[in-house]
Amino acid sequence: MTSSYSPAFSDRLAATAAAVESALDEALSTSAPLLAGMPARLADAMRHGALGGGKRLRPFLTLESAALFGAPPAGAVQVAAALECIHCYSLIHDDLPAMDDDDVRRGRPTVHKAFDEATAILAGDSLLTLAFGLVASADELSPAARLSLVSLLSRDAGAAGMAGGQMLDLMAETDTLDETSIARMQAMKTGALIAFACEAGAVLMDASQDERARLRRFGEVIGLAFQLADDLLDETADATTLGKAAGKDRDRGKKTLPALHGLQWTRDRLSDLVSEAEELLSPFAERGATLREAARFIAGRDR
Ligand code: GRG
Repeated sequence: MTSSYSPAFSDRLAATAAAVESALDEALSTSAPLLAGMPARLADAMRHGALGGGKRLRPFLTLESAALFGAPPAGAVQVAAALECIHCYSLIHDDLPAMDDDDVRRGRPTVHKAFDEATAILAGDSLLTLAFGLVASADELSPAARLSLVSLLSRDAGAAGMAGGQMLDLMAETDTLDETSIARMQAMKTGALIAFACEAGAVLMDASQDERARLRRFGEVIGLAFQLADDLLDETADATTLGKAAGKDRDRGKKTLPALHGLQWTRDRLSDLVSEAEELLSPFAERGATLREAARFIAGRDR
């Protein structure tokens, strides 16, 4: 498995990050229609949690999945920004003392450190709710697509998806999970939002049910790879590279697949997942090249 990427891929990733940053900056401004009149302190905390950092991988997956079906309309960036709002909310809440208790995120103080705990909770809540408003008001998309996206996002971010996975993760601190339970927890905690990212690209382009299902499966496979790579980095990388604490899972004796099976097993499994993801894109031929590279990027990432 290679971990070097074409200049075209790096350029596209950087261009998406810039487009999403700008959409978020606009969506989180005090004059944004959905936020008019919000308290300045809450606006500052939301901006601290959402702007100026992050790989913006989930938005990238949405926009590149959409691009398989033609040129994405302007509303696609709004959906991608909405998804990033949910991701940022999850990081803000995950960093709280009641959850993972982290002081540093994306190389900067976490929101509860820069502000306070109550403000961080409200900033997370506000990013989560804003996301649904952004999807609903993405005017360039068909009403049917917007409705499907709201419903899918509700499921994938909520108790049957990311939040439910986080619950299972918290319970794992006292219950010992077997391999199947670890896989289920991870598929929900990190996998659901990544699967949404990919399926959303097909939905917003009004693609067929078959195409939606294929993109969903692709997202599930790279979601698994994302989590395995994250667990591997927790074991092997340092905090400066990661921009957050490293080695936390190991220190807490938390069961991860690398902890159960070792580093070589993890690297082999990552390689198999990349092959499976690439295979799922075969009907798209050359149009799938960027997403194939994204799968390799996710499995081989170093931060
Ligand atoms: C609090 C409801 C709730 C859910 C939290 C996603 C999550 C669930 C917690 C994050 C904990 C964590 C570090 C999980 C590992 C995978 C992950 C989401 C890493 C961070 O995502 P990246 O690498 O981060 O895409 P950037 O900063 O690039 O956006």
